[in-house]
Amino acid sequence: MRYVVICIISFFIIAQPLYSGVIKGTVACKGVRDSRGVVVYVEKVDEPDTTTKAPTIMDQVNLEFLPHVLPIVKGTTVDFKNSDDVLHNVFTPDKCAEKMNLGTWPKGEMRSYTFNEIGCVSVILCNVHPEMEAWVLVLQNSYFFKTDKAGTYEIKGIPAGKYILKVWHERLKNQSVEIEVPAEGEVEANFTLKRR
Ligand SMILES: [Cu+2]
Repeated sequence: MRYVVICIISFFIIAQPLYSGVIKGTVACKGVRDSRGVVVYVEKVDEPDTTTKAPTIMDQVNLEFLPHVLPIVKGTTVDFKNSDDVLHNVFTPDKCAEKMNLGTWPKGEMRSYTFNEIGCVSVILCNVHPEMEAWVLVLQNSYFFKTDKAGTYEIKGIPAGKYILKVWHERLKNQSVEIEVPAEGEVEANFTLKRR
């Protein structure tokens, strides 16, 4: 009994990073309607979470991909669902996603693809509807945040240390900055993104 208790206590001590901090701030987007759809992420952490990632859905509704921007951790399977009466044909021209082409399938069904290349930014298109477009970003770790129209972000629980923080937008010039996460508390980083 005592052994079990010690094991459980040890597990919690080991599982929790000793120190962790927060990166937060605001991204202002110039030349687009608002600041939604920006992905702010820590490029690399030494010990990324290797647990199996739950599949996530990219739906097709009223001839749009939902969500329009989907950041995921490497190894995540994306289930491409069709909620429309019409047929779509989902594909990407990007090599880092093996130029996957899922073909067409009826309403209510899904076809899946697992993204395995870190750093891959894959544009998702439809062969039938040229206006349809979405983005999948394949990241090394789960320390990322996707903004809504206000452009504020907050990434919590990052182990203390120095990192490269990256900021991505589909149409604007991306940025990166070196950042030091303190052992306690938070660090602020604000960005203004402009057209390429
Ligand atoms: Cu389509």
